[in-house]
Amino acid sequence: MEDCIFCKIIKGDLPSYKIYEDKDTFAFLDISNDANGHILVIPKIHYTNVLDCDAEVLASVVKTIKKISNHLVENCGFSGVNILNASGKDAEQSVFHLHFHILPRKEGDGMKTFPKLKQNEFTLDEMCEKLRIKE
Ligand code: DGP
Repeated sequence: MEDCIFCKIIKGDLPSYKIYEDKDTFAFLDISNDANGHILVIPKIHYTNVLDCDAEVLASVVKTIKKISNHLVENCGFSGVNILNASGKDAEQSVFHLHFHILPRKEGDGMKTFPKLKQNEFTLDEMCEKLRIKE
């Protein structure tokens, strides 16, 4: 897609710190240079987010996430990862090419990646009735 920063990175029209690449996916350091190695994993085909992404392409992205996550833990001194995705403006997505964030973690790193959210006004029974996929 012409105006997309991440498509430009894949094409090599913009520089990036590449961590991994295969036929379908590309992974590179997030420009924020935070979290002691914040990595973004993207599909080479442009999709906006999880909502419009082809399921097989999404599966290839997940495969790359797993490969990198295992590498971080087995070879780079980390003991866990957080994997984050924003799909949609109201979900705080800011770049509209599907991407997953990998945040490498280790004991005592002091990072808090799960915010404390306000209590839901509905009970679990009510929420389940609202959200369950009915066959
Ligand atoms: P999100 O808010 O989930 O859409 O995350 C977008 C991320 O993309 C954000 O953490 C910063 C990163 N980012 C934005 N522009 C660039 C860029 O030009 N290069 C790289 N490497 N990362 C970028």
